[in-house]
Amino acid sequence: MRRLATLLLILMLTSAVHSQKGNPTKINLITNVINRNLISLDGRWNYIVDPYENGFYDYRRRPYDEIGDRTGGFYSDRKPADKTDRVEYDFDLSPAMTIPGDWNSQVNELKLYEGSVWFKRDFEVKKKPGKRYFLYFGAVNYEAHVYLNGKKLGVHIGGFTPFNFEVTGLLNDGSNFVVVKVDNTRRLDGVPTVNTDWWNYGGITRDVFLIETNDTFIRDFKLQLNNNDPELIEGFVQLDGSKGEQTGTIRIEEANVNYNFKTGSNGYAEIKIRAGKLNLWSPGNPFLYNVKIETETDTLKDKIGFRTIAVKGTDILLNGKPVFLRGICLHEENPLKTGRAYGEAEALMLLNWAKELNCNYVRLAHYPHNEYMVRTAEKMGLLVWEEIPVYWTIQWENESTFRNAMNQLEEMIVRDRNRANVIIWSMGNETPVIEPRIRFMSKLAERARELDGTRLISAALEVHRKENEPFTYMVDDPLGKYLDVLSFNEYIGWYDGKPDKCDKIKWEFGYDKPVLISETGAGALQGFKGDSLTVWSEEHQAYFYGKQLKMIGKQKQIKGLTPWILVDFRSPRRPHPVYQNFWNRKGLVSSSGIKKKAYFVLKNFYDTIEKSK
Ligand code: GCB
Repeated sequence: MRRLATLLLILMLTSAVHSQKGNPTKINLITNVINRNLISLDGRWNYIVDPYENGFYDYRRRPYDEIGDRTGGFYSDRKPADKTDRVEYDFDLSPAMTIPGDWNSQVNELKLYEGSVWFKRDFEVKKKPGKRYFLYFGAVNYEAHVYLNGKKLGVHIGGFTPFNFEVTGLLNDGSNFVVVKVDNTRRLDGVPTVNTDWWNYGGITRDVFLIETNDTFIRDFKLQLNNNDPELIEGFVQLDGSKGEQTGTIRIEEANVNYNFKTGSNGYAEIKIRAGKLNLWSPGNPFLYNVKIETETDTLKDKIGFRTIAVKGTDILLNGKPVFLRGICLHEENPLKTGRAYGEAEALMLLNWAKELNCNYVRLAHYPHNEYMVRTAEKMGLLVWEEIPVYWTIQWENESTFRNAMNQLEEMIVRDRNRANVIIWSMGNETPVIEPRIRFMSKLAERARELDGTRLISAALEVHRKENEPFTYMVDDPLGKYLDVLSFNEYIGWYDGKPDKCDKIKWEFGYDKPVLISETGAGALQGFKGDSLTVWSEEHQAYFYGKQLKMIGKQKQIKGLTPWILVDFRSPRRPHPVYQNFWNRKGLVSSSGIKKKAYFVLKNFYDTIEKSK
């Protein structure tokens, strides 16, 4: 018996090591989901609000799903067996809301709610023999416990990244039901932590799909240009299933590529394609190739752009040429419905405002936005900065907080590492300069490079004043050593003095690297008139932008900016009853979609920059 156990252990260890060796970047996520065989579970889901977690714990606070008690736990969706049977909940008689969608914007009483809500949806499947099935969630904020037909599939933590569970064995041919307990309670040890300047929208905020695959399928792949050689496409194909060893082909029709490969027993193949001269993706030419990967058991398509991105001295080079990033920050929020933005139409609405501003770049703050946002930006020719919510002050020394941040980083990168427009991975925003945080964030940066060495790494840092020189500002955060691009937030003229302070500022950057201003901004209530010194007036915001842009335009090491922010957004930190009303008013577009005066000041600056470069 002991020998058998040892043998099993050795087998388990060797197979783990084996697959690791093949693909160090493999994580349990199915990518390129929108191009797969899907059954959408979007639509109306019944819900039960459960502030005391009554459907999860018994009165001794034991989780029902751990003690195996199916009578109390809502996960089992129990119905009374007969009239003598007491059941104190009923999903089917409970109200329903639309998924994807946050609960705060759909149910008035839940506008400020933070806690647990249970969701249930019935669905039918015609199960096909030999197929595998995966339940996929684009994102659930913040903690999700997922059950299929009364069995627990697992837990996912982190509100902005996708996850999936294999359900092949649990899925019925015919009727099924899925139950999700969603909890958006803010936590001190969370990522982000309890304190953020945005609304904590709870719920199943992105698509839910049942993915149908063949027994062995293409789980993930990466095809990107080598940054030093614009004719070489590199990456990998990763199969999942019992038939690891296969032959396959990658076809890129418009590039005349027909590339054969072989996967090993672990399903992994390294790819190196001599593609010749390609039609390179850029903001002016957002060209995407039709890519088709075929193996003996699967075919997968995607549209992929090819471009190089690199840093040389203090320049950012896109396809070998210096680029100036004319950007703007965005939250994933639609002001017109006052809720989480979702899907292509809402992405188009937001990103069009950025295009009209003459942007070639957006910073998707402060967490990974939905995949439609990234893909829509890619089609529109907008470069992208993506970020994980390592925001302000999280628990730098807590190992589980670190694992949580790492998991969110991995899920973000693995989802989007084939997108040509994504050029920067950000490790976080405005974090304190202390040793444990440097350890924490430099480890994230190291992992980001391992998962995707083809993009630039950055983080939104802070500035500080040089001692005894009140107008000299420095960016010399030791984290800068681990970053390709130095980025920082500054609010000179808003949180720091009056706008004309900008006239006096000198900059010192501690690194010979390109510099980006990841944030600057001032609040204004659209329609409120005043002179240039009246805070909250559109005139003041426009004046502030004028002063800022003059200062920024003079500094040669600055290679781009993303002012804060494209659109007014909801925030519990902004209670002023006249000017804010729980909106952060730093938008260049108002909460009703009207462009403020400052919008045109920035547009003018970007028009001039574009002409001069
Ligand atoms: C910042 C934060 C951003 C806030 C912004 C503000 O520095 O990074 O999340 O919303 O300032 O408006 O104060």
